[in-house]
Amino acid sequence: DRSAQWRETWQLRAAFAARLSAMYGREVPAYTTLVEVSREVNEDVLRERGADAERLGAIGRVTAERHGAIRVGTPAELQQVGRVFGALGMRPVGFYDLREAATSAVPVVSTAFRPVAGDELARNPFRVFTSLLTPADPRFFDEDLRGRLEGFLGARELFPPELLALADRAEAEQGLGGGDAERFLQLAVGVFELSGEPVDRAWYETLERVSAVAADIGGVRSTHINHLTPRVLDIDELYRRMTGRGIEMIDAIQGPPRWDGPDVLLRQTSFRALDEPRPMRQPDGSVVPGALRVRFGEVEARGIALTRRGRARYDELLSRVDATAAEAARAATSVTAAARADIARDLWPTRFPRTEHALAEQGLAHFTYHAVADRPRDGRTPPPDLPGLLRDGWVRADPVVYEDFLPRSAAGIFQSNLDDSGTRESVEEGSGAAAAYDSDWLSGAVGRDVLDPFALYEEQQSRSLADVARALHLDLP
Ligand code: OOG
Ligand code: NI
Repeated sequence: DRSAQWRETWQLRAAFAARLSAMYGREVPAYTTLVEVSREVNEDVLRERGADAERLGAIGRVTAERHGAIRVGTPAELQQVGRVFGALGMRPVGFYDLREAATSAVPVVSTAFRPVAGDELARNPFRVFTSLLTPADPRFFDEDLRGRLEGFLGARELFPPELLALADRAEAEQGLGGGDAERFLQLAVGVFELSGEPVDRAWYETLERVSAVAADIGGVRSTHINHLTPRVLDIDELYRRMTGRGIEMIDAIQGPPRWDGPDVLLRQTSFRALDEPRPMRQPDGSVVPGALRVRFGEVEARGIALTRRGRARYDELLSRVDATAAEAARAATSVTAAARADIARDLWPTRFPRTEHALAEQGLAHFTYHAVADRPRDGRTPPPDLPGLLRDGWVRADPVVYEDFLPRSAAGIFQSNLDDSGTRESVEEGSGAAAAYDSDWLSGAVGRDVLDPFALYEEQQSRSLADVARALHLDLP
């Protein structure tokens, strides 16, 4: 019954994110430090920049904003993940192939579950980067290992049936009553806790020789959240403060450089978690204390969503930074992360304009457009084109925040938190099943359409333009 105890989809999502955060803070104390420092930085930025600090999201949203990451082994498991997140109003968006990264190939393909509608994102934008192991990729697994791995994965149960039944009901009814909501949240958070069950050392190490990520996914009978990422308004300042507290960060901030133009897409950085005690089962059956390093901390700053055109420029800039850094490395012994950041900062203005206005005008980034209600009446009629409407103050453009991930940054985050990169054999292009994992395949695996992020941003922008046209009685192209 829809009594006062009823929890709507977004309330379930917000409660789940908050409980996951509390759980992760208990399990990984450095995460709590990260959240504290992020909050301090956000308060300082808000004080210094005022309303401008909230241009890409109200402070309430930003403070509560998190993304998590999980990894599963089979399409059946992924489909169950889809049901649990479906109950929370989160849909699979984007396809990321982490197997292709030049320096840091990982045997997974990924998507991100997140809310899609603007009002849902504003209420709570919780998202989870979700990776699926690719045992059929012969570059990582031979036939024998693939068979053993699929046998192991097929025999485990990650999601209890009671959880899945509650999830299905929550999705169908768009919420749950008090007692059911409580039970659902408890079970859902429980799935992502680190298990205390002994790890079969020989099996774990067999997979670890291929890839630490393969071992993390397929070496144990459970799953876990492997990081939970707060959002910060000044990631360079956050990086300095964390380093100042003695937490060793990876050597770079991934994504676009800091520069004096608008923040676009996503900038991320991370630190390695410490060893965590895990009981190990030895080949003779005895259980001894052991330790694994599988979880870490990450933080991110979000910028404006780019159009396909803007994104092409971003990808091109990354290649140019690579090429310039490679050239510099030929002259010196190596190129530090700081030198690479300088290269990026110098190159950025060659392809990106320094104002939001120019980003919009050149069709490089997404904005929503709004008729200005209190424009002074000066007897004029609105001009029939968007640039004119913006220039004369009839219409305001608000940047659309980037809600997704970046494959190259993700590969960097995976890699920087692995002990070693394992063995990946190079096989000739076009051979084997490697090519079969694509976005359509993933939609089939999850049993839900994997949505195209660009299409979502475009829709949001066009809807806002249609509203403007209606409000001003115009026929906008
Ligand atoms: C996911 C790594 C990717 C991000 O923020 O790009 C990611 C993982 O380690 O499972 O979370
Ligand atoms: Ni992440």
